[in-house]
Amino acid sequence: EPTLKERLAQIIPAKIEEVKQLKAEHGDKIIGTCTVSQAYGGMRSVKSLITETSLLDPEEGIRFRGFTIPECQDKLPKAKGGQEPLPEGILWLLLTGEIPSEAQVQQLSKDLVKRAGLPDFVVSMIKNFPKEMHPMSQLSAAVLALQTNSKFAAAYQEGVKKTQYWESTLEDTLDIVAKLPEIAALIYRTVYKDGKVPAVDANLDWAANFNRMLGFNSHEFDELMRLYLTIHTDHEGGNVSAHATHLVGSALSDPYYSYAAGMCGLAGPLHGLANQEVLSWTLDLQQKIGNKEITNDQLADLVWEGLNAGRVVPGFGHAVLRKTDPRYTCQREFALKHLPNDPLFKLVSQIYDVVPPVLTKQGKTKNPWPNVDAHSGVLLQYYGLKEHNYYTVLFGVSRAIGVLSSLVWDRILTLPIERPKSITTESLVKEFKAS
Ligand code: FAM
Repeated sequence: EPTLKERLAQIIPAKIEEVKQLKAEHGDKIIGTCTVSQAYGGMRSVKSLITETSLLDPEEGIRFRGFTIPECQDKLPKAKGGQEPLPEGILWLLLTGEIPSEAQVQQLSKDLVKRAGLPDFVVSMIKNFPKEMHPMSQLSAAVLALQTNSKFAAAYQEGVKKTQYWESTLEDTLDIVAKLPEIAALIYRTVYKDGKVPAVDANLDWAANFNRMLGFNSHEFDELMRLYLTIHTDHEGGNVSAHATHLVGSALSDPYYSYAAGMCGLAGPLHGLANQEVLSWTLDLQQKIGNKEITNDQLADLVWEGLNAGRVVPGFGHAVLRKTDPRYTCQREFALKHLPNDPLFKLVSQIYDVVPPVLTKQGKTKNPWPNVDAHSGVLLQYYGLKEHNYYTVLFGVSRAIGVLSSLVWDRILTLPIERPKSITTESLVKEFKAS
């Protein structure tokens, strides 16, 4: 069985040829336009970005290299005795476009174990962060400190050929993915527990190792963590964390700089931070309700209170999706299977009944349905990971798999520095006055 790097090397020539052909035959074809409103409106649905790893359909949701979440759950290799996909499998899929064999996933798990481990100065740096420093700031800072390890940066200094950029980018990608569980666990254990993190276990898969390092040792939580870390990997290229990673990497900043930039974007409340906002919002609701049954109308009144105070309902809406996020649905199915009677899950289900009609009535959002963040926290709470100020770090550990796989493909296709043309309001006013 070829290793991941060997398989990629076999796939690359045909892919490069396909892009060459496409540009030769259709290079001058228009694929999208941009209106004044779109320029001021965050470039919604402006097609101008190439991202090979996944594609998001507004109605159907995400396809990872063409596969839906249920298809990934069905086809990707699982842990012994497990039902959920191993994140190592989606790393292989996003990089190669192929579903890996059990043996290939096991080999990748072993390779990640070999690449684990942190320099002492990074460990002591994390241990010295103030406890009130946000876990996402700690994550980005730790990754930037690790940049001293970058094999791409070293290769570039030595004058590596452009056609080989992808190799050291892949090395850095695998190193970062391998080291993130320990970085993330060290942040968690230092801020919330005793600061101790067990060494990586060569007999465990990536997600189970991450759970042991966090201090959790439950087969069911391992299964949730495998699902969680699989579904949060990628969501095509235009979301803030994917786009920021791609943009910074286009200047040939190495994967450490690029991923750290992406994580600074993920820390935004309208993006990844929403997953912790949802939990504090839901727990507030539970507080207000006084942990007893509440009618849908009473719940709707509480939702209106937030909206009328000018706050968004976290976990609902999406810039592209126009239906319930399939990443919500698969988490809901996991909850129905494993924790159907959990009170917080019941409240989340009731919120799913109540919020979309309220948002529809308010008439502002283009998508009243829940996104991935509306369901992730209730599962983590159930298994004992209750510190919701930490949740976006889990999102970030998973997102590394998607944004760095995509960065490898940016280098494979030798994409140039990304530099769209900006314009001023003054230039627009002048242009339209003249016309
Ligand atoms: N609650 C209240 N208002 C909302 C809303 C929500 N959940 N979602 C959108 N709106 C408002 C939005 O603020 C805007 O109002 P203004 O004109 O006053 O600015 C209006 O509806 C039109 O917005 P849109 O076009 O429907 O959404 P956008 O494409 O501008 O923004 C989101 C998309 C995700 C930023 C937006 O839906 C939102 O703020 N959701 C709540 C935060 C959240 O859950 N983010 C996580 C998204 C998730 F996919 C992720 O990245 N992890």
